Amino acid sequence: MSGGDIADSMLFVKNNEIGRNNMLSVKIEKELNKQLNREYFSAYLYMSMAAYFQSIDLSGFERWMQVQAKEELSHAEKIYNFIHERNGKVVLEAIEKPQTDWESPLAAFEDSLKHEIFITGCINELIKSALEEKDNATDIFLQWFVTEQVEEEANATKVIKKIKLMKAAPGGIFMLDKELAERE
Ligand code: OFO
Repeated sequence: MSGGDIADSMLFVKNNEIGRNNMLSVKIEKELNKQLNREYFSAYLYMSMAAYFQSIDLSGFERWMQVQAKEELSHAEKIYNFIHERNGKVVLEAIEKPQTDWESPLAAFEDSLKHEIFITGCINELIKSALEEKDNATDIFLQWFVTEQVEEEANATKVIKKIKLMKAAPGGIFMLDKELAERE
């Protein structure tokens, strides 16, 4: 073996080891891909809610949901990048068709809160799996999502409370529509 060959094979071993050390387990890779799909679904659901608000001419509510959908895409992107950084493979699955109509703005926001509570549960399950697999990097990565979920649930709850409060006031829904239009 020439000097160059030895150097090449050492490099190969090194790269291989780096890959192995940093590699996601099959179980965590699969669960992260599932969560990736859920984040894309979240974006789809919120765009569907945006379209519902558009259909009833509440453009501020529509804007709020569009911003939310973009946030969900950024959550998906974080997971997408993390899977790759950990030498896993991103596998995109079909995205479920979301509901397209709601009986009121309140019903839509109540569904959004329900959905976020579901997502919080999924993140917690994922953390449980990461700990079982002794995968500290995934556990630490997911802590960002734990904090984010507190905010997600709080945001939906805040709007639900406002809708309920403003229901009694004449034109209350339009005042709220103006406020929600300001979300960035
Ligand atoms: Fe990604 O937080 Fe909502 O779903």
